[in-house]
Amino acid sequence: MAGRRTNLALAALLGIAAASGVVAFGIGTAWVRPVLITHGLAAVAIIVLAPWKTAIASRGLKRERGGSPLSILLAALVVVTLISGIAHSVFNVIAVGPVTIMQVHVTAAVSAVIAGAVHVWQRPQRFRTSDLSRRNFLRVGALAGVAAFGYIAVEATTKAAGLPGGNRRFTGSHEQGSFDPPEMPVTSWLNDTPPTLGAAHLLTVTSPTGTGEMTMDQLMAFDDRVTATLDCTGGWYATQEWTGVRLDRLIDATGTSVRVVAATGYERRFPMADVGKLLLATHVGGRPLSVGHGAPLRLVAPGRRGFWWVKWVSEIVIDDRPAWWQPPFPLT
Ligand code: HEM
Ligand SMILES: Nc1nc2c(c(=O)[nH]1)N[C@H]1C(S)=C(S)[C@@H](COP(=O)(O)O)O[C@H]1N2
Ligand SMILES: [Mo]
Repeated sequence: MAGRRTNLALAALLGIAAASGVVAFGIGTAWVRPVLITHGLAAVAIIVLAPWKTAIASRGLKRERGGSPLSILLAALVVVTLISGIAHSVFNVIAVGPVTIMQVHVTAAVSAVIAGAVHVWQRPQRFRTSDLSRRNFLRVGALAGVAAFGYIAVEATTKAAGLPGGNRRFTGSHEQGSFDPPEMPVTSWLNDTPPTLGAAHLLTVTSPTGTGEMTMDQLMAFDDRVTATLDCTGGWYATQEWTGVRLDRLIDATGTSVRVVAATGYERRFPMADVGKLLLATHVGGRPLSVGHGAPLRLVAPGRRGFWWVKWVSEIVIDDRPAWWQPPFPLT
């Protein structure tokens, strides 16, 4: 029956969209590109199947066998996810009222995955080995082809019409305030509020061989520079020239990983092999950091998404835990 096939395809597409979205969130290097293209293709394929699903759904709603409110909620969540995704990617809509469009997108998507799991559990669709027929492979191929056509059409129209989405980075982010730090947004991962740390701020360095402290004057004696792009999962990026001290200059102990800890408690752990690329910045664009951007000391982590760029750094800790010994995304 055609309904069963459509339902199975939609369940798979929702899973593919969610998985590729989460992966895209975690990655700041160019190989995220194919992941995001997969994300867009899955989204277009969901839209392509919408007419079939509407027919299945209206049949089901007439039968009223329970669970309908949840099914309608699921449909609404998917619609909100699709609209917010396109609003961000194509039109660079930044916020609706107090929430950012990416917060809407991710919250609706995660809720849709949960509602979708319950929905599938209430209405299991058996997968049969006969589904692996040549004819069904052709159907999947046709769906992929139509989705690719739709995706390319959206991208081409976006570029031709000069819409903001024509210039987005390989992460999908839009440029905001490059080489102009005051124009760069001030962002927190969740709810960190900027602490005011005076000139007397100290950096504590802890390793298996002991603990030391460094004053801001000592740190500012260095003049390491890097031009790097801060790319927030909120959907914007900015390239700046950062000045400060490379992390490897402050580390004379051996260990497996380094924790970079903020005065607020926010922290990320990095592999020891990365310390030559990480910079503790005191200045951006030749001027001292503002409090919002992490004064007096913030991490610059080239090639990593914004949530790794710990602001208001007060402590670095070297130890032997593996670098993956932390939640994949910050919890505070
Ligand atoms: C589960 C169902 C999901 C659907 C149906 C969906 C749908 C979409 C759509 C339609 C777009 C615009 C695509 C384009 O124009 O190229 C988009 C963009 C995006 N979505 Fe999702 N999404 C889902 C889940 C997620 C999740 C869970 C995350 C992150 C945790 C995420 C992160 C992103 C990002 C970063 C973009 C921007 C990509 C770009 O600009 O090309 N999505 N999404
Ligand atoms: N201490 C601390 N550092 C943090 C965050 C935070 O919430 N707390 N947010 C991170 C996120 S998600 C981003 S995108 C960047 C934003 O840096 P900006 O405010 O200078 O633009 O800081 C990162 N560093
Ligand atoms: Mo961010």
